[in-house]
Amino acid sequence: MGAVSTEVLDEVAVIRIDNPPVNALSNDVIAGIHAEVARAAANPAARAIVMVGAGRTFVAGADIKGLEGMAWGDMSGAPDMHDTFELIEDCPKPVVMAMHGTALGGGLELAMAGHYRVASRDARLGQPEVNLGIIPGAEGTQRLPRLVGVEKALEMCVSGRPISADDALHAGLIEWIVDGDLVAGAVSLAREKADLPGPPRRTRERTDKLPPPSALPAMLEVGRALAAKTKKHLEAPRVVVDAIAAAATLPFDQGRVRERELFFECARSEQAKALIYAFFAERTVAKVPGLPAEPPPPVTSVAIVGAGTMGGGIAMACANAGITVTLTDTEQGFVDRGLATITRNYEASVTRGRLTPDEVRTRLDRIRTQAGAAPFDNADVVIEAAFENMAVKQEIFRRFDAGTKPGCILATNTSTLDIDAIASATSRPGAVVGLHFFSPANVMRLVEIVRGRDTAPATVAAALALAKRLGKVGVVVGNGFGFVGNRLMLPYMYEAQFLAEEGATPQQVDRVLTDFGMAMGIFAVDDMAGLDVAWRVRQERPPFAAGMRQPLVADVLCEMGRFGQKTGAGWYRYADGRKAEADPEVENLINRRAREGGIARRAISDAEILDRLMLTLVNEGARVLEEGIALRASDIDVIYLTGYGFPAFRGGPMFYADRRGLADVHRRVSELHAQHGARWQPAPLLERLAREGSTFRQLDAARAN
Ligand code: 3H9
Repeated sequence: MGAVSTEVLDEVAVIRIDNPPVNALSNDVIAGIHAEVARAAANPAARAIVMVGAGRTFVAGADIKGLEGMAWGDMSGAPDMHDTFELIEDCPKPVVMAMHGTALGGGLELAMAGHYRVASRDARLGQPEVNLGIIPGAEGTQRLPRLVGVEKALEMCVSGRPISADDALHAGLIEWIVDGDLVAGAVSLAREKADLPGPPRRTRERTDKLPPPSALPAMLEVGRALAAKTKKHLEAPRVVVDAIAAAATLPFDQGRVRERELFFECARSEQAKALIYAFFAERTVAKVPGLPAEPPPPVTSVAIVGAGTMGGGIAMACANAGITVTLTDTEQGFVDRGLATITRNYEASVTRGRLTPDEVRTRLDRIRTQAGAAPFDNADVVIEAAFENMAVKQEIFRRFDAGTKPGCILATNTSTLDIDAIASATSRPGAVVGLHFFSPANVMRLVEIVRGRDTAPATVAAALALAKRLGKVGVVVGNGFGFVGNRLMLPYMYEAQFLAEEGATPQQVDRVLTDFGMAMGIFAVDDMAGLDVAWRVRQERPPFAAGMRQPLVADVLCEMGRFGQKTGAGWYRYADGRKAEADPEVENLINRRAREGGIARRAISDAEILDRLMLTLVNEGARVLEEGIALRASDIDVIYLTGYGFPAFRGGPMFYADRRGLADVHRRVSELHAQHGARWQPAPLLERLAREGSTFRQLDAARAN
């Protein structure tokens, strides 16, 4: 049996799409749907048709593998659903689409070609194409406004956010929410509709929800403003507004041709290449060679030691995912303060309308607190989130070792310390793993899963499963200083400081970075994280070897007590708490320190700033890859996309380098090496790939095979 099959139930042909894991519409699946609809239309035993998805979902979209091929110029997998959708819509028997799980992209477009739609209560429906740098390309921009109106269609297509079944019912996208058996409900609706006289109504002929010409410009303006505000650097959200405008101004057949033109323009763009790459890169991180095939046991209970910012954030992440948490600290006061912060954060979510008071209560009920030496015997995972000090951590791990049940995962949230040294305090180093959450841990998606020398594959698998359960992206990394994220971030931060010493201002550097698409500039990030964090690291370990250039300003700012936002001043000053303002005092200080250090000041171009910052990341990334601290170049990219505010439409630092061309990157790094000395020594891997005319992407692909 192929991916699409039919069974007749109560005189209704039930067509089932079965293409695990998410029933994506590959060309074979589309051909299968076409054949089954044609058969059902001709089958005298069927008065109506129902279409459903097998397994956990309806159809989650066109096959993104085919779209990836298109983005890179291979049109062999380019989906074309027009003939099939026309066949469905022209079918004289009513076609009811029955959706559960997700109906996304091409999946929702397929559903809209049917005459009626029903959904289970937990279904999510949407056109998320803009998140892949494209627009709906199977008539979604033409049918959606005809079903829900231009304003709602704009909101859905520009934001890319799926809507709930309730919302879909309210908007007119579905006829009915089925609370019981979805197929039975859809079959009974289909039989009812088959009794109606005349052919079923075709959505493409509807105009009742389309606005009068005079109202359209204002609606489109709102759509464009939403695109500019929420997806500032992205092209597809702007383009999708034009496609929806075509729905409201042209007959369906001309509108769909316009949509197709715009779809192809987007599908071949740099942004689509990067965003589709990022989609698959994020899903590749979990594919770690050598892990056991069987899924790890589920986690129901977590104990966290350390009720500070990190411990509290991790506790919230666990509680949000339905896991029971015991949050402990040495003193009652610390525990109380931690819980108060958690409660305040949840209350803020209620104020913002993200959670209901009931939801907050349920989550808070999952968090228990305890001061002193709490028992860990119930915990499936224990997480140490204490002060960044080896002796403190080893002491906690000794308690973990003595007090946890066999099979418990012993995790540390260290961001700088050696996992092997921590593991050496236990009798079971195979169970020890780093879970490096990023602050705020209840919000940030990245978790670096740090594998020590003895960490068992089953422990890594359990950590990956836990990250997924928490809704996070777990990336397995090696046990080296700064792991991957901070290892790249520190030289990037110091390069920014060197640029400031040579004549750029912190504002100029940060503007270049945010214009490039970074969520924040690096000076603003440093101020937010606290300048004392890197200061402490510097005291343990100078950023560059003796004899190399050292940053001249950051230590002085710390000595002045300028730790960033929390002290109202750092690289910037913060007159009203959070808004960064340029500070002449800092500029004078930078000037003075540069003069004393014999650094010639000059005007620095934006292009030089961008080159030096991005290529620092790339060169260090190549080293990390070569040392095996990162498994793949795409893992480094995912770390930067999910933990460091790197713009997804550029794919990540390594993908950025690939697109620029590694020969050019290597040439420029060599130039900077000649100008600035040892810290710019080209990484051997970069040198080799440039020489071979290869890319990081090709290297990843070769290693995967
Ligand atoms: C589109 O439809 C364009 C149209 O307008 C037509 C134009 C002509 N294709 O995320 P998960 C794989 S654009 C191929 O871990 P979850 C995924 O790679 C598309 N593969 O699961 C992974 O594979 P693996 C519009 C897909 O439960 C596996 O499924 N649709 C696709 O956390 C599980 O994925 C979207 O943008 C696909 N469409 O989340 C939806 N989708 O196991 C994209 C998933 O080998 N998908 N895979 O690593 C999603 O948002 C999530 O996957 C979903 C499930 C919410 C569905």
